[in-house]
Amino acid sequence: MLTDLELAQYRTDGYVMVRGAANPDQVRALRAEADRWVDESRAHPGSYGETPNGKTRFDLEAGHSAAAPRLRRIANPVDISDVYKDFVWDGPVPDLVAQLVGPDVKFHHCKLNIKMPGMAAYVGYHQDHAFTPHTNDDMVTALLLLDDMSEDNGCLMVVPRSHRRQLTHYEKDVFRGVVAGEHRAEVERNAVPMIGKSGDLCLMHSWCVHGSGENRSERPRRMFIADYTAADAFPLTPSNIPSIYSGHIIRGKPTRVARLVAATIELPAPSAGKSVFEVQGQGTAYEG
Ligand SMILES: O=C(O)CCC(=O)C(=O)O
Repeated sequence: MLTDLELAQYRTDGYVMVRGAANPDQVRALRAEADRWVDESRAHPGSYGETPNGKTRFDLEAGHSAAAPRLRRIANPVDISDVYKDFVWDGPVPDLVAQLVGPDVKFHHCKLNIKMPGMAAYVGYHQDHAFTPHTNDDMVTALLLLDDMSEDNGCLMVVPRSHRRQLTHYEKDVFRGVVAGEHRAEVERNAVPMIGKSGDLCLMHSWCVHGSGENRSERPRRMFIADYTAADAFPLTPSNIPSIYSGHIIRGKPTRVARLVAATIELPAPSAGKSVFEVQGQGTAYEG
């Protein structure tokens, strides 16, 4: 359960760190699957696998090879792994999310982001809601640290109180997937590092500006990210990362009534086949 203090921090700052949310056995099981996927990626010259919208499931960074695998993203591991599915449904997260948007909680999508030593992947500052606009913003991104994280291995960076603003992610009429240049210096100045241990969990509002730098250490940095919404938040655009479980109710009851909050929201451009890393202009290894 979130304490009153944690609830207050989420409301005020747009995020809260929950220490030791997942137990070591859960983290070990999630990491073992990640190790297996990294090993499996050695057999592929480029991004591979398929998601329900025809995107590649396993996203490989440019420079990937069998000897030095650079698997940076697995889209919706819940679709292919009971360990991840059980964690998303029956782990500690849904009850915490229900405290924030509940009692009726719906699954949107999830992904595993991997930055191994030597990889170049970073995540440019952005707001998740700009990628996944909904009828209301009772939406929580839950980010579970699978490794200890600090700035040297590219921990998550968040901008406190940024969830009260909606920033454009377009430049020159192109959806760039990052906050526009005019906001970047301010965002970088105000971002704070989410330093933590494996098993810690960051719960973040979908408008909270966040990003992360490269892994410049000799330690892995793996983070599992799952997006949950209130049951009455309905997507305004098709998901860029659909899961076979998208829209499934995880806690409470489904509804056919959409709750609309007044807002003007810039819609993302469809980014067929592309991961956030590609949308942000980072090099990708292609099969064939
Ligand atoms: O991996 C990270 O540091 C942040 C991930 C993120 O924001 C994303 O993948 O959209």
